Amino acid sequence: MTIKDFAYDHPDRDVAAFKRAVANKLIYAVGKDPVAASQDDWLHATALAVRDQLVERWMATTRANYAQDLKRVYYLSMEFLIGRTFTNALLAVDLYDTVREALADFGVDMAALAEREPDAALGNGGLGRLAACFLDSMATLGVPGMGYGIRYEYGMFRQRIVDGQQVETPDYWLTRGNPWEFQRPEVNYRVRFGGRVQKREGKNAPYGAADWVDTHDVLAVAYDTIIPGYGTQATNTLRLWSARATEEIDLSAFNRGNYMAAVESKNHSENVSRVLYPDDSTPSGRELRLHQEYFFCSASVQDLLRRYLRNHKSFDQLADKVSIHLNDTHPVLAVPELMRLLLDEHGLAWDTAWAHTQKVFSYTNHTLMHEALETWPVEMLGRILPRHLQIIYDMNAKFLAAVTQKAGNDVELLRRLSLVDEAGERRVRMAYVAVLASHSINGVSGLHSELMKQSIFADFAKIFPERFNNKTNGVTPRRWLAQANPPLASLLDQRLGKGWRRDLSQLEALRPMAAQPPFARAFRHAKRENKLRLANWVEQHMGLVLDTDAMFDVQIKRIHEYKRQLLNVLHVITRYHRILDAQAAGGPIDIVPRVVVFAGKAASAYQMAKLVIRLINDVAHTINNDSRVGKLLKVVFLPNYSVSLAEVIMPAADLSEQISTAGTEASGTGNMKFALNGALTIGTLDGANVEMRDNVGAENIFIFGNTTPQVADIRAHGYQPRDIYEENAELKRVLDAIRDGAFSAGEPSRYQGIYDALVNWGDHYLLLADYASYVAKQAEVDALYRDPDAWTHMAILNVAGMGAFSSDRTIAQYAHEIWHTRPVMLG
Ligand code: B1N
Repeated sequence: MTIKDFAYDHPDRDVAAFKRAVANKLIYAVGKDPVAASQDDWLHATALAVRDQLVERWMATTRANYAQDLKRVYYLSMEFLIGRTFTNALLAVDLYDTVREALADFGVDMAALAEREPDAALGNGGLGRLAACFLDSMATLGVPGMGYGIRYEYGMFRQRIVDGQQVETPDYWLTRGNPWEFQRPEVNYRVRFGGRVQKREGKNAPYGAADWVDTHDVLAVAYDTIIPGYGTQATNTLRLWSARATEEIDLSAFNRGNYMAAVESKNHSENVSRVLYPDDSTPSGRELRLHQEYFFCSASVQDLLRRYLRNHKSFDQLADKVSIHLNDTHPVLAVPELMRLLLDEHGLAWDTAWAHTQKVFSYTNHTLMHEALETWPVEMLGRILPRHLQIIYDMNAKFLAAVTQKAGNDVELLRRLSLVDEAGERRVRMAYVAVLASHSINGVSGLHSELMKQSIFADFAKIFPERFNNKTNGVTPRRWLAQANPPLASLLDQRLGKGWRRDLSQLEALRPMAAQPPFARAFRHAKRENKLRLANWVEQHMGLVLDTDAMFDVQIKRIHEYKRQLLNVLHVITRYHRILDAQAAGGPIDIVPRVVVFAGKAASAYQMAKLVIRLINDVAHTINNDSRVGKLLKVVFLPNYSVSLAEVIMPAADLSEQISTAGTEASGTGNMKFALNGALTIGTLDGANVEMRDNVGAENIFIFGNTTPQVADIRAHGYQPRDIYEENAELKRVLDAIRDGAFSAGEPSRYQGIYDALVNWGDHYLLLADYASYVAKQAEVDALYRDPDAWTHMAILNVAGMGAFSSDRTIAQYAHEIWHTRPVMLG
């Protein structure tokens, strides 16, 4: 039987049929009379009706995957920053206009509904959003795969700005239910913690196997979300795990006397999937985090092994049918977990199990920053996962023995290569576990992948050079152009046809159009519409009126010292001073008006990042209220940066700020989204900026600052930021103003710490070293903005050069070069 035999009437592109479908959902699934239905009820009903359209494709894809016995990719990630699903799903199945008309017939405004959907913010920033773009591309390319992660009840915290400061509030995104997910109570696995390990005795016990006993257990329950491919029948699944207390815990402990205790222990177990850690590019190192990591790794590996064993009798073909990808080190416990299951549950010998493991795993590194590398204290691992610690020790012993055999007893080398850092409190280096267990280790931009081999993995790159490779990041053109930027998308459709959505290299065809005045006019018109949309948002939400003729100069991303929002602030204050000077001199003020936009969250414990947010808001307050400045300069900090807010801001930007210290930003993906939407980039030669320059041409991007080798050189020769401060009068004036309370009159010493960090405490990210070059480059940006035709010409060439930065290209490379998968064939 086929699925179509059972499928009900296809509303397909039929407005009347879709109206019936929505009304049915509203009445029978949501249980609301249409006359009493709220906006949220309509949204829920419509989402359910749209989801029905995905389900048939989903089942057909799943059947085809089984029938073709295709190799599957399991993408393990602690974070999936999905954002909203509604519009994305409508565009994927080409129902956007049908649904809009159907709802309009009910007097319901679809755009208003879409705005009510909460973001699924199950991630922090670039790493989590990359995982979401990858799911979209895997489905679109028909790569048989599945995302595995955690169904956090509380996603990324909501950020409010109170008196200029960040205040975090919980993001309970599931309040109104989630129409996109299917709960699978029958798909559940026991995940064990604690206890102790017993050596398995008896003559039938395989060598090395052990029993893990006296554990306290948590159940992982599956929730599935359909990931539709664009313009294809193919779909994939995102399977997220939610923690439930095991029955034993609540029921056996349950009696009149300890009812409260039983409930508390239930709560305790279920805390595992309660909340996302809000740390970006830094590990939290907390015990609950370790529980989370193991929780989802164990459930995922158990699940994928069960799926494999459904149509395979032995593990011989495991590596031909299964690929497990580690999104950074957060899921590395999947390695000892697979080993444990193969050894202890399925009785494989160590060497066989290890051979399978090494063929199955691949790993992506996303950061080189020393403090960002995950390590777990041996004491903690041994207490929470004693069997896994043993397995890691065994891996280490065998590896170091093999090294010794080849290279002799080089104690220094062995110390550096060991999976266990023995200096101080003994800790397991999770990145080393990933490298040892994976057949492929990749970085996320050309520069980052090179630096990775020279720095954190230098010793491993000498031993396993064939494992190391690069896969430059990308972004999905469906969400980041088609969905986020309707004015530009429809212009591209008119001139290029619709094919760019699935083949972004078609943007190349814009090159000859860059010089055609009618096209340039239309392009500029689209940008203008997007700027108006953002200006409306700002006026509605913040009561601030923006001049849409001014250059929209935008830096939106996590707040982090290495990303150097503070350097941007130094430039803003420089402009402010120049305006005041010109004003005082009485002459005409010849300055390009700018609106400088910031948005981004700071990790809740990251004090310096929070102070930077406060400074931005204080500077904004001072400048925006200074009547001498008027329209020449406005500064805005948009609260609660999120995927859906990014969809409004990116298309409206004229200038994209990508100004991290060279060598620190592994790739960046916001940089790509901006350029794809027709912004010009001012940036350092860091991360993927380097490849963007190569693709758009050095003459079409504003590159400034010290390069990675120069940064190393400056540091090696004893960097003296104070000398730069003393020598550059304009810079000194800016820093003195910050220090002396020019932006914090009520508390003049508020920013002493920022001043000290830059001038007295070593300026670790070299802001002062790059200041002059940055400010000079900004003058070039101004000069170009004065010539709208030249600006537009360059912006069009940037869009034309973005073909390579589709996540479809990235995923095709992962599929061919790492996973070795073939796409599913659908009838
Ligand atoms: O991953 C992105 C890159 O484009 C960015 O350059 C990079 O900074 C980002 C621990 C991280 N690296 N490391 C993290 C996130 C959460 C966490 O708990 C580390 N995020 C990145 C995609 O490749």
